[in-house]
Amino acid sequence: MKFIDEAIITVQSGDGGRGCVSFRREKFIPRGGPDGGDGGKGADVVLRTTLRKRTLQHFQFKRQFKAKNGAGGQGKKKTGKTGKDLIIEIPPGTLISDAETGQTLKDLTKPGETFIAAKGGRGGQGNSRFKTSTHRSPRFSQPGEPGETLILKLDLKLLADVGIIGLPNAGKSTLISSISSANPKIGNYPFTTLSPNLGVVQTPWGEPFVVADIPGLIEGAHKGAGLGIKFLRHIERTRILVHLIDVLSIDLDNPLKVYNTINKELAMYSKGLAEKPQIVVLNKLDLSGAHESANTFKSAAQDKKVLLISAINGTGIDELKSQIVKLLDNHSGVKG
Ligand SMILES: Nc1nc2c(ncn2[C@@H]2O[C@H](COP(=O)(O)OP(=O)(O)OP(=O)(O)O)[C@@H](O)[C@H]2O)c(=O)[nH]1
Ligand SMILES: [Mg+2]
Repeated sequence: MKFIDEAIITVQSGDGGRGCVSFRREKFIPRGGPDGGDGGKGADVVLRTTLRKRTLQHFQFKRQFKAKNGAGGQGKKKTGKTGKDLIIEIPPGTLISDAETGQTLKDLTKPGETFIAAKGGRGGQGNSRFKTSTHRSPRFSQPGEPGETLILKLDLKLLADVGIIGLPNAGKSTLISSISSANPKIGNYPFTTLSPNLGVVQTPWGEPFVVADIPGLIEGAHKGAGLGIKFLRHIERTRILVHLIDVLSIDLDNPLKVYNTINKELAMYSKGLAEKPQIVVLNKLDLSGAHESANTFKSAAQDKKVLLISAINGTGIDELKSQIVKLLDNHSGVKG
């Protein structure tokens, strides 16, 4: 279950700086030798993966990238400054290929990996380099090597940041369709969703994030009950979970029962999944009797933070998005 996000960008590395033609000029040394320094190297264009980026959406607004040229050499054999590399941030999971030939250049999967997409041109040599015993005053230097231009195709195999879990009919598909562009089937019967759905969620707080809606879990799912737990593998690599509960499914005599049932199924699947940070969300707040059930659940859950929403009428959805963004930022391993 991969959702492909793609972009085409043009990258151009910097030209090398020109070598300098210069001669020493000092008091009492009327005819000093050549002392022109080399040009600086042009800057590279480097693609770097970071968890700060989750989609390729930022390339919709900027598609051309030009790195700085190296500076020209100077007298006294001073080498020109090297241009500072241009770093382009991309999300982990981005496959980079040459858009013209289709050839794969690099598959960057982990955060913090880099790929030099276009190498800056070498700086030209200054005239001091061309001095020989027979040619003592060269009046020429080399131009810098030009940078290179490439058209790159980026393909992101989108992985969900957030998994939505819960019993059948909790409203998982309704939630994903209300917060993202995903448009899954919704139905007032269990197991409406038969395969996972992915959606990109836009927020006013920066990077969008990706959510996955998976088929409902029931007690005994790890033994194959209902649709089983095989779909949990699709959310194994998410960073956080939204645990969605239909507020009216809460048993007032045993308010944490459904909540514990799902958590037990997660634990049966893997320790990693059971330990993922969860946001507990009670849905269908618009229905009568919802508040009483919600309060009972909250007091039983004590110190756990519980959010109340209605996926249908939008109550609490902004707060949920902002809590998701906060939790993702805490679990991305990056600051800023
Ligand atoms: N009143 C009310 N009904 C809701 C709300 N959210 C979902 N529903 C209804 O609950 C039913 C189940 O919703 P789905 O989104 O299909 O539930 P699901 O969790 O995806 O279910 P499965 O795919 O079967 O696991 C549908 O009839 C929805 O219209 C809500 O906030 N309020
Ligand atoms: Mg569903």
